[in-house]
Order: sequence, then structure tokens, then C-alpha cells
Amino acid sequence: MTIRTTRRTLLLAGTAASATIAMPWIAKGAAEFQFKYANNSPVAHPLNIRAVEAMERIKKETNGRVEIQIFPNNQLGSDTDMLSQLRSGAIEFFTLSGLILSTLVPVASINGLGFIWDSYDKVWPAMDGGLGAYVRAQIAKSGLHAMERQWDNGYRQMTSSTRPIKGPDDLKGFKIRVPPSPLWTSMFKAFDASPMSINFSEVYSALQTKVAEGQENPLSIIYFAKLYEVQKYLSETNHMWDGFWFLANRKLWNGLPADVRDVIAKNLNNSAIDQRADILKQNETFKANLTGKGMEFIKVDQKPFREKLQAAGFYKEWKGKYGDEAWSVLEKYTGPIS
Ligand code: X2X
Repeated sequence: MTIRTTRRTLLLAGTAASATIAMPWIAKGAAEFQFKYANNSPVAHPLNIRAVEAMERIKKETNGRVEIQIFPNNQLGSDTDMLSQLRSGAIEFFTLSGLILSTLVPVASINGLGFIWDSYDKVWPAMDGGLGAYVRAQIAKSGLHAMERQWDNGYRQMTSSTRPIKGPDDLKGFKIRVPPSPLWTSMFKAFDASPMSINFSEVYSALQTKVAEGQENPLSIIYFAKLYEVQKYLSETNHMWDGFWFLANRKLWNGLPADVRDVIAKNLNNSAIDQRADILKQNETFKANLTGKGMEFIKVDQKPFREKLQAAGFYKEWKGKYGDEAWSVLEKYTGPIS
């Protein structure tokens, strides 16, 4: 299905799971540079709304030289598939959680450690500052280029269809879907849960068929991907903060004329800032909206969760994996972690 990219039609198209965000007014072959940008997020998610806006500005500011077509909602495959497509050059741009990117660039999951971020007031200075720069330097060594500004996924919350998760003991043996990333598996093993790595493209059906009892994601994803249809309880754990790196194939990126690169980077970085504000604003209404869809919210105390991770040696283990240098960059922003 092809749709026009006005905001209204995008919102309408949010109901069509396989909608393409195409730009039909651009004659095929008209642009000097035609690129593909793919992601895992629902069409109505702020990531896609703001990406559409960015691509329109990029086209305009390059006088039509650059046309970037968006493939949302796992249309080109799972995150794992899209990451290989990006590396091979089959697609030029891709947004991916740093935690999943860690399968290629190990340190990229560092911001996802459990219970280390009190608030966005610490997250953004870290990711826009020294910690983000550290991670991006490692990404650059992997054949990819990450734009400076990360896009928000959000603080992650646990959901369940079988039983409410009130404290860490409720996670014992809990069949929870986690994204494919060693950090996620390790964390939920430390809770004595039974984590299963499943790409986001398969999450709805894994929950619907009860292959997994629960999952964890930010409110925006739970809402826009309609996970409330297949989950009952939502525990406000805020257990991790997760963001999307806007990635380009590095060879392609470096081969672009500098002026084209500048326009693309500027607009993607500006739209990232707008998208962060969208998530923040929408977070104020998601609770009421999700309750309206039948979800039951549960307030939880983070302390026993964190203590369980400490007792399991989780922080010590990951400090060893990331190394002292990365850990000290992280602690500059979070304060001491042990
Ligand atoms: O896969 C997920 O759960 C998601 C959508 O949050 C990510 O992209 C990491």
C-alpha cells in the first residue's frame, strides 16, 4: 500500500500494519541520490512521523537531489535482517536500539544497564556528550556511521498476560520476550526469569500465542504496536533506558558529497530532538490511554529489583565486559554504579 506522507494520512495509515511510507510525488529516477531508510517501528510512532518530516526537508534543501524512502514497521524484515542489509549496502539508513547494535559493537548496549538513569536530565547530556561520543567512535570502527543525536525509544516497562509483576520474585521462571542482545538476556537471567530472544517483528504473535507470557518496552511502543491487545498488566519498572541510533552504511556515507552529508545529518539530528519531545509529551497521556484499552498499571519499587541484580553480580560482570574506560565515562553521567 502506498500512502501520501501528510501527517493526517500517516495517522490514518497507522492502522494498516504493512503501510509503506512512500513519496509518490517524486518521479522515479528523478533524484540523483535515492536511498532506503528502514526501521522496526509502527507507522504512527513519533520516530516515523519525524522521519517523514526530516526526509521532506532533506529533499527540499538539496533541491531534489536526495530522496530517502522510508520502510517502517519491519517491512524489510527483522532488526537482525535490517542490520545485515545495512552492512551489505542493500539499505543505506537504519535506526536500531544501541542494545541490539551491541551484537556488532559490544559497548553500544552500555546505556541499557538496569536502573542507572534517574531521569532524562541525565540521559541526554550523556548520550549527546561523552558517552554518546565514546559509543559512536566504536560504531565507526564497525563499518557504520551513527548520527550525533540519538532518537528516543524510552524507559522500558514490564508487561504480562499471566500475572502482575510486583517485585523481582514474580519474575522467577517468567517467560519474557527480550530483544536479541546479550545484555537483556543476562539481566533477566539475573532475575531468575526465562528470557527468550525474539525480534520485535515477531513480538505480537509471540505474545498472542502465549509463547511468551510477557515482554518489556516503553509505553510508546506498547501503545502504537497495540501490545495492549495481548497483554494485561503493566508494571512501571522504568528498568532501562533505550534509544535508537540513526545509522548509515559508512562507505556510502563517506562517499557522499560533503554538502549533501551536511544537509542529511543536520535534519536527522534536528528531527531527533523533536522526536524526543514528542515521546516526552505523549508519555503524559499513555497511562490513561492504555488503561482505557484495558491494561492494569502496577506501581513498583525499583529498589528490590536493583538489589537482586547487585546480589547476582550483574553490575560487576558488565563492568568487566565493557572495561574500566567505558565504565568511567558512564559513571561521569550516572554517578557511581556498583
Ligand atoms: O525490540 C524492541 O522491543 C524495541 C522496539 O523496543 C526495540 O527496538 C529495542
